[in-house]
Amino acid sequence: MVRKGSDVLSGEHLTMTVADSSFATASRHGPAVTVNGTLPGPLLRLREGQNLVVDLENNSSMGTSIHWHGLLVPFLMDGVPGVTMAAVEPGERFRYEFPIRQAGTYWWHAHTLQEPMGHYGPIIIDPANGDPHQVDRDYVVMLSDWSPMDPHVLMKKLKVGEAPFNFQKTTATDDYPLSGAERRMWARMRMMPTDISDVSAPLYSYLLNGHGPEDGLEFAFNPGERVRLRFINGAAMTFFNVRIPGLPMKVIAADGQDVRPVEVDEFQIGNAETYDVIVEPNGADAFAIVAEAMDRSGMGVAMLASRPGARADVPLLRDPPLLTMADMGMSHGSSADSMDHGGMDHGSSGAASGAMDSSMDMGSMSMRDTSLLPPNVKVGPGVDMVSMNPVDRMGDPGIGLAGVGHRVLNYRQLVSANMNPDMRRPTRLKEIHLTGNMERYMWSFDGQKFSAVTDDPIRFAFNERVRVKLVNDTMMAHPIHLHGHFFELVNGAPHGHQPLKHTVIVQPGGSAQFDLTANEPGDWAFHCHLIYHMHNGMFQVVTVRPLQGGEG
Ligand SMILES: [Cu+2]
Repeated sequence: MVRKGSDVLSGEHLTMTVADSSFATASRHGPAVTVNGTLPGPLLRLREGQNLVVDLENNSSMGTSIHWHGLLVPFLMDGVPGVTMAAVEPGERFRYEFPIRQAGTYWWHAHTLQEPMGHYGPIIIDPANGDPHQVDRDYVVMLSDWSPMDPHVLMKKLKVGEAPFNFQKTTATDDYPLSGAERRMWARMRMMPTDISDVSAPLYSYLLNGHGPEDGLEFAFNPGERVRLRFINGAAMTFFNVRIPGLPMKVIAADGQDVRPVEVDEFQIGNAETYDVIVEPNGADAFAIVAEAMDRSGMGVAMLASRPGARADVPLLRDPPLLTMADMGMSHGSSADSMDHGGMDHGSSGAASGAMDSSMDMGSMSMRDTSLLPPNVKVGPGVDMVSMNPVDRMGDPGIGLAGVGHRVLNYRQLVSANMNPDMRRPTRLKEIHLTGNMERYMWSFDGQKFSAVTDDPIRFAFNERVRVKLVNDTMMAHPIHLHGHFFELVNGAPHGHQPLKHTVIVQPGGSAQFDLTANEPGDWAFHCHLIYHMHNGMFQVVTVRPLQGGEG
C-alpha cells in the first residue's frame, strides 16, 4: 500500500524508482503506481543553476518514463516515449542529465498510462538570486484524480461509450426542461448541455497531495503568517475550481513564471497548469482548501489548520454548470467577458431563450459546415463539429465560473512580472484546429489523429517568432501543452509582458493565441493534457530546426 504525500529529494544525483502498488481512499481501493514508494512521488527541491542527474529505475510491470513538465531540457531528456526516447521497460534503467535553467513551480510525470495511476510528483526550483516572495510557510498542493479502474480498461470503455462516466448525464439531465428544439439541437451534437467532463466522481476520487477528502490532510499555520501555496494540477482528466472560503488568494506565479500579483477568490486550473498563491490566514482556526471538479460531481479538500484537528466548514457542491451557445462556437456577442456560462436560461420565455432560438437556426444550417475550415484540416469522421464563430475567450474564467459572485481569475489578468526575453513581432500566423468526434471518442489536431501523421510534424524554424492560433472545434475545454518551451499568451498585456505559460486552456467553441520563440531545437510533444484525449489522437510533434538549404 502506498504512503500518501511526497518525500523531499534534493541534490545533484537522485534515484527515482517506479513500482507497482495499491492505493485506497474512503471505500475505494485498487492498483496504483508509485515512485519511491509514495503517491504523489518525491518532491524535487532544486536550485536554479545546478546540474541534475536522475537515475530512473523501473521495478514496475509496465514501460515507463519521466517527463519534466515545464522544464527547459535538451529534447532527448524530455521523456516522451516514441518521440524522444524508448519507453524504459520493466527491469531497465535510464539516466537523465541536464542543467536547471529556471526557477519556479513545476512537476514531473510519466508520459504513459502509468501517469493516472500515481506516477507524478512536484518540482520546486529556488531562484539563484533569492526569492522575491518572503513567506513563513511554503506548501505544495498537488491536485489529482485517482480511479480504481485500470487506465487501459477505462480508455476502452470511453471508446465504446460504455459505463456511466459522466455523472451529470446519468443523474441530472432529466431535471433540465429543454424545449423540443433544444433537445433536437443537442441531439444533433450527440450531447447534452451538461456534458462537461468525460470522467467524473463515479469513477474518480479527487486528491490533494494523495489525500482524499476523508483523509483529513492539514497544512499548519499560525495566525498572521504569509503562506505560499503552490497548486499543481496533476490530474488525468479533471479541471478544478480552487477556492478557500473566507480567504483571498494573491496569485503570484502561473506555470512557474512570476506574474504581477492579482487578488482573486477563486481560479480554475486546467490539467498540467500551476498557480502559486499567497494567503494570510487570520481570524479563524481553520480554512478549507476546496478543489471542486469543474463538473461539480465531487471535490478534493484539505484544511489550513492553526492547530491539529481544527476544521472549517466545507461548502456543498455547487449546482452543475451548463454548456452555452458560446461553448458550441455560436456566440454572436462581441465580448467574451459577457458570456454567462452558468446561466443558460431554461425558463419559459425571455431574452435568453430568444437569443438561443436565433442561434439555433444558425446551428441547424452550419453545425457541421466544414467549408468554414481551412484547407489543411482533414474533414472526415474525426470531425463532428465546426465552430462557426470561434471568438477569443482569453477573458473567460472557465466553464461555470462566470456568475459565481466573487472574483475569479482569467487569463487577461495575467501580466508577466519580468520583461520577456524576445520583443520581436511574430512574422507568421499558424492556425491549428482542435477537432474531435465525441461519440466515437476520436480527438485530433486539424482532423488528423496523431498515429496517421507521424511523418508530418508541425515545423518551426529555429529562433522563428510565430503566433499560433488554436481554434477549438469541439465542445470541451482542452488544456494544450507544448514541451520544451514557454509561450506568451496573447492576452492584451503590455508589450513585453505577455504571460509565459507551458499550457493554455482553449475554451469550447472558442480560440486562444500565443506567441512563440522557437529557440529550443529538437522534436517536442504538443498535445492535449487530458490524458485520454492525448492517447486517442490529440497529439502532434513540433519540430524546431535551423533553416538549412531552403528546408523549413
Ligand atoms: Cu483535450
